[in-house]
Amino acid sequence: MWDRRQILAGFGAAGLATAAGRGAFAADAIKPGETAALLVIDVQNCFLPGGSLAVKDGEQVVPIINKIAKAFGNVVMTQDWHTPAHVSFASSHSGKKPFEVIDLAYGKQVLWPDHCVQGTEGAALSKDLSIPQAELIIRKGFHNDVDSYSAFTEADGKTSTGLGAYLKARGIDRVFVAGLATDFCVAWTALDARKAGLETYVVEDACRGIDTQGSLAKAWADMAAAGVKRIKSDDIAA
Ligand code: VGL
Ligand code: ZN
Repeated sequence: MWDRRQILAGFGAAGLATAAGRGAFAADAIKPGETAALLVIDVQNCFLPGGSLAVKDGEQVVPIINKIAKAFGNVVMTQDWHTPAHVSFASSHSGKKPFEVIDLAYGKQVLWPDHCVQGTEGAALSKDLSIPQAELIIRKGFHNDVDSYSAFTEADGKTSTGLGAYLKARGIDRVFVAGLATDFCVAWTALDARKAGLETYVVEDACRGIDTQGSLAKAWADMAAAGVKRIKSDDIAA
């Protein structure tokens, strides 16, 4: 590795300023540490190119997530895992189309194309993920009548996935969230992490959004208001 003097000599002051601004130096890089976990949200075939609910440029998060994962001793992944006629599918409601919004007992529900059906290839995690140390996969959205964007709590606002208790039992007090999609499963997970009292970071360039009806801007505003810290992958110490 280069030391500081070599970098100074090689790049000059302008290069140094740019690198420091991105957190390349130990002084301002974030070190996850032993009580941190990376939460890799829904990097599944349905949300990737060719998938039934493909997120634009979704595949670009995979190498970034693989890279930052090396800095974490704790990695948890999630898998959206729906029943074949799940309540969140437009096809389960006659006359409704994907991206329409309906009222359910627990509140507003965006209707989606069929996606991430249990046991299908579309629900499988991307084969390009390379995070052998990942210790837990949380499946969510498996109750037919309740959606679950969040990795912590289903959309009814009360049914727990068990993730909060798991992290607490493991002594984890800060989480870094990455994956798909920024404005749904990433944002809801980050907001619930704050509710659970966790220091919470969202790694912006390790996420991509769906952005329907202003959802992406709203998600970032809600996350900022809740004290979620918005960072880039370069801010994390390698
Ligand atoms: C997601 C919509 C429906 C997500 C899951 O992973 O963000 N979005 N199901
Ligand atoms: Zn879903």
